[in-house]
Amino acid sequence: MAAGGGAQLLVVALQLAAAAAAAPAALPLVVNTWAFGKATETAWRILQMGGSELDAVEKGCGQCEIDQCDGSVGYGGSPDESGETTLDAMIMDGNTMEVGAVADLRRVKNAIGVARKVTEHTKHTLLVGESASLFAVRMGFPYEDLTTPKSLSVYSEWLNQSCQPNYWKNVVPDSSKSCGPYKKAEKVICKEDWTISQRRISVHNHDTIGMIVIGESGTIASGTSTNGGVHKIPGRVGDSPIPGAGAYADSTAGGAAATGDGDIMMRFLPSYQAVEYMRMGTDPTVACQKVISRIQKYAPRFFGAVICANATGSYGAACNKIPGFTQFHFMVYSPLLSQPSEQVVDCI
Ligand code: SD4
Repeated sequence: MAAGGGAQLLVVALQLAAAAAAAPAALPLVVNTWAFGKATETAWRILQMGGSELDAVEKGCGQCEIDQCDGSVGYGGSPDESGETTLDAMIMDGNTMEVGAVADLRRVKNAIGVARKVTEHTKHTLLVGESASLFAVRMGFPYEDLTTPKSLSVYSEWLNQSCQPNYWKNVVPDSSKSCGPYKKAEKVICKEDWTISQRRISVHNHDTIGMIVIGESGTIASGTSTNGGVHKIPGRVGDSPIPGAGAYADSTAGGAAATGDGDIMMRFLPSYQAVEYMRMGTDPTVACQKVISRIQKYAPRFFGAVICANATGSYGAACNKIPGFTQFHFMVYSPLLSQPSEQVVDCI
C-alpha cells in the first residue's frame, strides 16, 4: 500500500513538474534524438519546400546516414563480431499506420530510403538481412562496402582485447575472457543480469537517430536509423526497426521515438506506450517519463531515452539516469524557433 501511494505521488509530482515546464506548441514540428542538428535542418527544409512529413523523416534521418552521425548511424560504425556494419531503419505514416522497415541490412547505405521503398512497393512491413539488400538493389540502391578504416580499427582493437565486451552468456569458452567461436555451456544460468546493459551499450557507442515530424495539418510521421550496437552478434536486430519500439506515429494521438539499449527497450514497446499515454491526454514529457519508469523497474541501469510529441505540437523527452548519462540532448524545430534548437532534459 505504502509503495503504491508513493508511486502515485511520484507520478503526480512528475506531472506537475512537466506541466510547469511544458514547451509551447506550434506546427509544423520536427523533433529528433541527440544533437543531430543537420538532420533537423534537412527535415525542416523538406517541409518548407512542400515535401510531406514522410519525406521530411526520410531525408532528415537520411542526412544522418550520410554524415555518419556520432558513428552510430549509417556506414562505417558499430562493426559486428565479424567486423561488418549492418543497418536497421524504419519509417511510419501516422495517417495510414503503414510502416516500412529493414533490419540487418548489408552493403546498402541509405537504410531509411530502403525502408520507405518497403512501404511504397510491397505489402510487407519488415525485410531483413541479405534479402533486404537484394530488395534494395531491385529498388535501385547501389551495393557499397560499409566498412571504413575507422570501423576496421574498432574491430581489430576489439579482437586484440580478447573480444571484450560482447553479448554472449552461458557459453564456452567463457565469453567474459575470450573470443569465440562459442558453444553452449552445459549449465545455463537463467537469471539475466539486466544491469550489465549499461556496460555493454553505453552513451559512447550508441546514438540512433529517431525523428518525429508533424505537419501543419497534424499529419504525424516518425522514423529511425542506426547501425545498432558495436560488436553485436551477426543477425542481431535492435529496437529501431520495430514499430512501437524504435518509433511510432498515430496522427490522432502523437509520435514517439526511442534511443538506447534496444535489446532491453524493445521488450517494452516504449514508443507505442508513449503514444498511448498521449492519447489519454498525458503531457508528452510525462508520457516519456512514464515509459522510462516502466523499464527502470526491471532494468534500473539501462541506457535509454525517448522523445514524444502530441498531435498539437507539444513535445518532451526523458532518459534514464545512469553514471555517465545524466542528461539527454535532443533537437527541435518549429515556427517558434528561427533555427534548429538543441534542448536538454535531466534524466530521471
Ligand atoms: C539499438 N537502439 O540498436 C539502437 C541503438 C541506439 O542510441 O539507439 N543507440 O539498440
